[in-house]
Amino acid sequence: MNLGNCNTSNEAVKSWVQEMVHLCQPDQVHWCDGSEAEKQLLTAEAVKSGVLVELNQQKWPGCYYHRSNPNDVARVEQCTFICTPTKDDAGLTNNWCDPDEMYVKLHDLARGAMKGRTMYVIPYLMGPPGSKLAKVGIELTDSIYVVLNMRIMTRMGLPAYEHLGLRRDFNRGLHCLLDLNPDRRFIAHFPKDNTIISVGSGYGGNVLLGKKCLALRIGSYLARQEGWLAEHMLILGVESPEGEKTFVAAAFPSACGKTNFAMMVPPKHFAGWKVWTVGDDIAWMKPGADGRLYAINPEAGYFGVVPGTNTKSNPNAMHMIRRDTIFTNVGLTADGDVWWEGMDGPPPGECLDWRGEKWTPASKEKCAHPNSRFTTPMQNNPAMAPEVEDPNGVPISAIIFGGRRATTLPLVFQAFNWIHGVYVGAMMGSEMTAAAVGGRGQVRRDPMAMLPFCGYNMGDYFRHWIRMRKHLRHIPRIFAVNWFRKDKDGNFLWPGFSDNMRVLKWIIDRCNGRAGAEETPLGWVPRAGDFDLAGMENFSAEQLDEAQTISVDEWKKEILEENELMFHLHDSMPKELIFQRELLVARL
Ligand code: GTP
Ligand code: SPV
Ligand code: MN
Repeated sequence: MNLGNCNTSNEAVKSWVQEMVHLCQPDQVHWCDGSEAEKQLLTAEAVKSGVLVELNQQKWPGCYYHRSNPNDVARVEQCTFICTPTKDDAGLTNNWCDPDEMYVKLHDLARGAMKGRTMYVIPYLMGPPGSKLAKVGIELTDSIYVVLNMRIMTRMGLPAYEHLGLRRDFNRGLHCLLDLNPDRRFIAHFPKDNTIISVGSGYGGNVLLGKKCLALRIGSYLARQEGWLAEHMLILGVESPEGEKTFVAAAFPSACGKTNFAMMVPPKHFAGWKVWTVGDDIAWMKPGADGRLYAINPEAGYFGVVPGTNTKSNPNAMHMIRRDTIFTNVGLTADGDVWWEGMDGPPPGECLDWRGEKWTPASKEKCAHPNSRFTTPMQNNPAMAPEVEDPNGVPISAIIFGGRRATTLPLVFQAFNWIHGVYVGAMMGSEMTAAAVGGRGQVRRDPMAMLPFCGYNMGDYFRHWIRMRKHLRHIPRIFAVNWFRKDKDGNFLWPGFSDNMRVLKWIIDRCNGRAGAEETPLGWVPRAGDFDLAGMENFSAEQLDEAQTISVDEWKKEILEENELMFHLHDSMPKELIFQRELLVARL
């Protein structure tokens, strides 16, 4: 079979591609180089074949539009597998399948699957070039959409080959679209082999294999072996008017506010303060020689939730998606404009919705799918932190765990210490969102926002977190937040978005020993005088109190709901966390 114009001298890469070409039998093999010329060529091809629609280039320079299959619009957790040698290695929070069995099943599906099609070979680097934490993957795919998205989301092409050299330790990722039949949709991970096979989907986290599959599921597995953390966290830097920069990492479940928080613009009252984005979804963190925890963002772009994005909620995002962006599953007007719920200005009189059906403001259906996304290079973000390219990463002073909770969880509190913080993160509950298929709105335990992304046994993952403490001399402080608490009429109690700066300010002041707090059964909470509400319209100290209420009855119920996870992990739950639960019960 013709391997095409192969652009690497790495024999391990070549022989694996050869093997997969033999399996999938594409008509052609295209070795991606990540160049601008290649981007133009592939974009033109994608427009010609209808995979992309060119948007109005005056209004949206370099922007294109894509619709995925209506049955294929989010991650599919029920079809996601961790194929470790034993079921116990994957743990009860993951779907498991024997690796040999899964290889046979998926190789059968992939056999001949690229006949009449092109196989694209995508070399990509996760992390800044030269970083000890950076990792190389090769993704083979028959989707031109995947190539164009991976080009934005990763450092694709030469930097990957340069980082890899002649080594063999790259992630092997195979992706076949097949016929997009949900019955033949599998996202399978083989952590021991550093291998991923994804078939039957063309959407987001299922197929951009550098993201959730490598950076989190395989990443977390490698991280435990190698002594670091792979987390579903944004990374941001807060700069004070005096120029002091404090870096923070925050884990919120999917569609619970990471992108918005990571590029927040502080309210007027915080003149001179600036928030810098290092990453909006994934953090790889490792203790440095100085005993601090250093974080890199392995990604190079953002795959962000579109609905709700406007110049008020996220002005930086509105600015950055104005060019070089791929929009997936939003509304499309006849003159090449896009629309989504929560965009600035009035809706168009008529357009096509995310399915391609006629939509008007009177329609009952949503115009944009709730999990519609933009893919945009991080260089477009006016708030991008220059440190994002630093191979050493940024030192983390605070770790924040968040949930989407209409009740129970207060706006903010600080954990008493590292182990207590690990317990708070481990027991975090959150309402399920449109980012994954099924269960929307139901509260479930989502430990560290990693339930769908941990590549091994969750109990061992908690133990790994507890153990990290020993490798740190400057321990990040741990906090919990909830932007989504509601009053009895169903309105959000906290305005959120830019006002989250007030919470962030208290957090960094706590880290730098400058803010007071009151001890409660849950942890340390800001007292009225510790929390800056100045310049807020229509928001009173009483409303803050309501958002901060700790109800013993609600927490009794919460602790019982934690049992679901406790039972699931009964064999592997570290006793330190069981003890933390006893202490919480006693304090309440
Ligand atoms: P993933 O990309 O799926 O990992 O999501 P994410 O965690 O980056 O979430 P994102 O920032 O995209 O926000 C998801 C949704 O939550 C959007 O509809 C936002 O408008 C909404 N949201 C974000 N921050 C806030 C907030 O502070 N308050 C309220 N009420 N909604 C918010
Ligand atoms: C998430 O679901 O957490 C995302 C989107 O960030 S996806 O890439 O589809 O996983
Ligand atoms: Mn995410």
